Amino acid sequence: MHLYYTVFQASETKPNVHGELASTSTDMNITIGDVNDNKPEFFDCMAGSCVLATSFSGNINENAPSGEFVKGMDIKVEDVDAVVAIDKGNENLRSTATVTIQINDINDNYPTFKKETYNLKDINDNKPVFRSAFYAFYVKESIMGGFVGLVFADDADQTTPNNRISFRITDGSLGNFIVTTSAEERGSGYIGNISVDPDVELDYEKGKKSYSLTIEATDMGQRRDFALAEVIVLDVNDERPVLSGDFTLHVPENTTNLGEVGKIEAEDPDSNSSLIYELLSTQCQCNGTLGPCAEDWFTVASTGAIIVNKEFVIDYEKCDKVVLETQVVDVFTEKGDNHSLPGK
Ligand SMILES: [Ca+2]
Ligand SMILES: [Ca+2]
Ligand SMILES: [Ca+2]
Ligand SMILES: [Ca+2]
Repeated sequence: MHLYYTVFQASETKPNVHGELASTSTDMNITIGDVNDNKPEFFDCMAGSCVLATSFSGNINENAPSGEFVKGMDIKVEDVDAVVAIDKGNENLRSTATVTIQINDINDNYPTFKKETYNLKDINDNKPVFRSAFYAFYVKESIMGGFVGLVFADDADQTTPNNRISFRITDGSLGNFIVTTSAEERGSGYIGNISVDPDVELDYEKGKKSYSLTIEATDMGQRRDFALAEVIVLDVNDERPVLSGDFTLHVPENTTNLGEVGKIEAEDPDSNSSLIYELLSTQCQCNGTLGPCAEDWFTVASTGAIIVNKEFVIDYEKCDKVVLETQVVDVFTEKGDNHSLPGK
């Protein structure tokens, strides 16, 4: 509010009867009232000098206590959005300044572990591995489809089909062996069951006595491992004995003390044969005719020895030829005919 002092004077323009210019004066006090026509302003004051400002910025650490002053700003932090200045005129005028406060992070929190669940997908990165690189098996000859042996392999992959194994024989079988695959009932491995082909009869005497099989274990991704299986063929007494052939003996007559006059020979291909000889029949050629004998002049021992029968006297005039039909028997025979074809 401002006060003004003014003196007003009124004077006549023509002299009065006294020849004077009459005048009078009065004081006047004038009061000029303020109207609210200016809004408040913000000033940013640094080092004693202030400039008009509409925004402020400052830094403060996190967790600062309420009421702490922000460095560089003479503005108390009560509202981070804006600071509003309002005058108190009849018609309030206002001004707004933007306040930006940067909160500084301080290292006041311990690291913590989070529980995480990962679903890992198995990939086929392991090959099958045989539990042994070499196997030795024994199989009897002449048994079609006979069991030979088992091989084992594992695949470290954790899911099927990545750990599924199949076996095959890649070399050495010569068409005689097959392998079938099965999963272990106890354990995670796989079994290769090797057997003689059901259509094949191994022959110890005529065929190979051992086979070197290369066994391959493959997973579904064609990762593989190899093992060697040595198959030894065992002899079975399955071969019939064979007489050496027909032959002729010359024996003098008129004696009862000749004993063994000859021996029947035979062979058996099996390694564990035991041969005995048998006389099947005897025929005598008497007076030019071959027929039954009246007397048994000869006997055949189980050893194959042909022995003169002391009960009789050989008489050339009665009969000049005796035909002995014999055979040999292998008493150890396990399979097939146990006796030879007849011989004379
Ligand atoms: Ca695998
Ligand atoms: Ca044989
Ligand atoms: Ca044999
Ligand atoms: Ca035999």
